[in-house]
Amino acid sequence: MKGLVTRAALASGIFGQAVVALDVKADDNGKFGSGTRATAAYGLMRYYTGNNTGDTPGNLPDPYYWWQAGAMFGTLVDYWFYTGDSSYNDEILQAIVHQASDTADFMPKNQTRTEGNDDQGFWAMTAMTAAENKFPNPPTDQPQYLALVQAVFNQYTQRWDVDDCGGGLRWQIFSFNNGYTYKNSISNGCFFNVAARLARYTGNSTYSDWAGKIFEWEQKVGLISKTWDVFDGVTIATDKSCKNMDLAQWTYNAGIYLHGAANMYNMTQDDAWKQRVDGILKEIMARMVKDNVVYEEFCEARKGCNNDQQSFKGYLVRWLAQTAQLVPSTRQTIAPVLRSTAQAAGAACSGSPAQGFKGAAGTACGFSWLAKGAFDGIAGVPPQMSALAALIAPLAEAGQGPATAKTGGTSKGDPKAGSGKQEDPRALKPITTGDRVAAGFMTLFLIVGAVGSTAFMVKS
Ligand SMILES: *[C@@H]1O[C@H](CO)[C@@H](O)[C@H](O)[C@H]1NC(C)=O
Ligand SMILES: *[C@@H]1O[C@H](CO)[C@@H](O)[C@H](O)[C@H]1NC(C)=O
Ligand SMILES: *[C@@H]1O[C@H](CO)[C@@H](O)[C@H](O)[C@H]1NC(C)=O
Ligand SMILES: CC(=O)N[C@H]1CO[C@H](CO)[C@@H](O)[C@@H]1O
Repeated sequence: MKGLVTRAALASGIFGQAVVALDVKADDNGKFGSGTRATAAYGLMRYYTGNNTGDTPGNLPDPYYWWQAGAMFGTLVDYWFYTGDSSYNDEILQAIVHQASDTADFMPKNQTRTEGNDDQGFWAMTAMTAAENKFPNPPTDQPQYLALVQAVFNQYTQRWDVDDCGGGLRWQIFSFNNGYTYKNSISNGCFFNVAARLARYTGNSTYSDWAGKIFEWEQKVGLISKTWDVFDGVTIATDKSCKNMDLAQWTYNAGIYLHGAANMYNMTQDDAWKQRVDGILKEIMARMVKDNVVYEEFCEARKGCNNDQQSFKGYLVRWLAQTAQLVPSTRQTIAPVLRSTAQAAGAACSGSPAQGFKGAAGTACGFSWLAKGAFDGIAGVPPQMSALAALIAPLAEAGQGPATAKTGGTSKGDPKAGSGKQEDPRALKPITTGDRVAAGFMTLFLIVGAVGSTAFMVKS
């Protein structure tokens, strides 16, 4: 109920006066006129329909995928943590618990046709954020955040595949889904990220051992290069070799490894992890930041980022903010970037698209933050969510860092969660011709997309 009052007040405040854009005159600490962040969050939540009667909690309407809904609730957990605005807490909690589903592992049957290891991972990272931020716990008869993450971790360990490329997770969980022969950095990054954070949160060395093992596999197979580039993934060839690599470098791949390594260094103070943090951070600053503002190198300039790709840099910004908290020596590099990124992202929240956006008129957030204050016309959940991430990131500097079980974290764990025998996914359902056609089309689209971005890179 508190939420409704706040939103009603917010709405009347906005519609009562003709607000044309967000107040984004940030000072050096990234402070904004009051209401800026709340307005961006409100614009984001107006896309959410899962809370309507007859809809499914935790889902976003088409064309947004299930994983992105998971990421959106993680962003909102951070929004609450950094701003104290609890307007959406009931919806957040309800969404996480519902999508955890009956099996309490973020493997809802409704998602079987599309769920990959990375999709499951984004919901798991949201649950981890809830535990670390001391977000209100679900009632005791419902799944608890920490136990949910442990369930996903345990399932990942069962899916670790040493037969191809000497290890690693495949992108897809189910062999009937397209992408089963691809081992990608984001799926293994989700595994690495939750392993590192579980290690720090619980102190259990099983998790830190896995974190080390996953990172080293990424290096060995060449997905993390000697100069700390993080490439997208590798296809398992019919002769079982693993040399066919997609060299695209997305912001979220670099960010997920940076953040995991920062957790490991925070916990171990081991110089090997410090080198990994510093190496990846340097590469991010060189490739993914322009004029102190975060951007998506591989598709932003040519307006070629799809819905998924439009959300990547928002995660990078959140991971950068936490890296600065976990590894204080990185602050002088990260803080100025987060401040100018917040300013630039806020300045791009000045759109009034004719369709889709239901927030306050003139406050839709555009995708590119390099547009020098202009709205680039690209609106939707991903740009809105990324802008919100950017707007709150500077608050982390003065805020509390992520908790552990020893520093106030109260989420209840279950180290054995998810470790029961998994149903053989191949037995789950026969694939139909329609599915195959759709999957084939998706692959073609992905290949064209990858080739397109590589061509673009060579030319520029
Ligand atoms: C699965 O879909 C059904 C039908 O739309 C819905 O009632 C149910 O809540 C969904 N389950 C999850 C976990 O989303
Ligand atoms: C580890 O992270 C916490 C939370 O941000 C921070 O307070 C602490 O100083 C860090 N520890 C070290 C050794 O840097
Ligand atoms: C540590 O984690 C592993 C993997 O989940 C689990 O099997 C083990 O029981 C845990 N140990 C403790 C002391 O909780
Ligand atoms: C319209 C509607 O279904 N509102 C619900 C949104 O979620 C909260 C908490 O989860 C419920 O209390 C509301 O009834």
